[in-house]
Amino acid sequence: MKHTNLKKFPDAFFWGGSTSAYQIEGAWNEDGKGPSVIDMANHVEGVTDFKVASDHYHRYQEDVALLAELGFKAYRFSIAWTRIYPHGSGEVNPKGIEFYNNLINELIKNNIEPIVTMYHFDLPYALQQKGGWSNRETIDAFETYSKTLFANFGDRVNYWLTINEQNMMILHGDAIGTIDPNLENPKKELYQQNHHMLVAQAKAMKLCHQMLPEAKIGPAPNIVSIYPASAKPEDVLAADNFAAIRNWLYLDMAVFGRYNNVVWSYLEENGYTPTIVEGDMDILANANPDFIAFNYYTSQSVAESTGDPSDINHTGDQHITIGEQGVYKGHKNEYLKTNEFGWEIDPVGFRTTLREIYSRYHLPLIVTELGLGAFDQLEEDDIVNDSYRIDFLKKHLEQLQLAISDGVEVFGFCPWSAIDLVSTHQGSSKRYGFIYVNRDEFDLKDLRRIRKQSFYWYQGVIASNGDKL
Ligand code: BGP
Repeated sequence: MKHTNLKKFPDAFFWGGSTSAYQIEGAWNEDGKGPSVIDMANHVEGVTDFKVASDHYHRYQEDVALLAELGFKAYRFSIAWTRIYPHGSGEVNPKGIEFYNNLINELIKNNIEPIVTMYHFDLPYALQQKGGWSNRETIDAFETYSKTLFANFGDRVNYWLTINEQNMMILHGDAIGTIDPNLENPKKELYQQNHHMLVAQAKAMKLCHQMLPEAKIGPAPNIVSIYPASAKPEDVLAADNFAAIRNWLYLDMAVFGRYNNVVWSYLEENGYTPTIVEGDMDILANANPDFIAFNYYTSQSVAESTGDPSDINHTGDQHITIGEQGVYKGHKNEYLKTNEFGWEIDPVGFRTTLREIYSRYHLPLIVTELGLGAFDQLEEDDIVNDSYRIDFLKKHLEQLQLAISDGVEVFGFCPWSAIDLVSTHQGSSKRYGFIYVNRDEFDLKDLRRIRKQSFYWYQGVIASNGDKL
């Protein structure tokens, strides 16, 4: 559908960028921080760990000054649960509160709206040792942690995101470290964990509304359009299956508080249904998120799975499994080009994703991740010419404006990542930021910050409120 009159980006649009604590902060064991599952995981060979990352913990003032220079209206970052509660529950660590107080104050001083992710993959290791999300007590720990966040930061933080990419933690639990892959029935366990996370999220949303009536809170899954490999009805059905399992399970639950019927029948069929205790469904039905935040990198295409074991594929570098016998199998979309890491690039899919989410839920949307990972090169005179990133973001912003013109209500765009940081599986050489951090995989060099070409381009986009893409 063409638009002869494009709608403008709304006034007060949250132009910004995103990061997460374990990927940017470093200082992994300083000032009383406890270990998280990320700190304790076996690191992928050949790439760095997260101990120093971008050293943001010690350089946050310099970093915020750069974000202000970029013109950021909002900054999405996550709080490390283990800085606040080193052991997941129990005593609060005052130094942890102090760090985020300082960061939030610095942002506000620079007129940047803080958007806080409460939990971004880094569950406290102490909770993991007690069963992690398989243990219902983790729901209580999350509720207490949420209360502490709202009580300490709620006077200044108006936008809260509950759990980053819960759907990825469940779909790829072995890769992200949510679950022990050697368990006899890992999927059943994962769907139990999923249920507990959903209840924890719903409790946090309710608590937020009670404690901070002016604040807004929402979920932050990774949602993308799922295409059928062809017009063959069985392929279309497979795409429908996968969309329900990958996307709608999470949003139907967050927004309506009910299990998606296709997913529930899939859980029943496979013996994966979770134990639901009395009161859970009530809690889930009364969460009432104020908006939906979502992350988008690429669309996904799938085909019918006739049940052949070869329908399950393992992607090497990201350690992710795609496909499920009899449900769907992965398909390479021949219409899309890929980036250096093999991820399909699909700006139009971004528009369809925005439209799909909005037409299902009619809640305001904010994009909390979208970006291009690349091996950026630092050239002489501190030049990083990431024209490919500018091109990537520009094409996605054009589609975002088209979606807005389609009537989708979007209030912010926070691409991944504000500053270079360590990738979840692929080290520090896979860069996403507008700001280059001078380090190599294993040589920390001077960690100095360098403005990339995309920095100057994005600065112009923000200054013109999206008129100049
Ligand atoms: C998302 C995560 C981020 C980030 C991003 C890029 O799934 O929320 O934490 O890692 O993906 O992925 P990667 O680092 O694997 O390139």
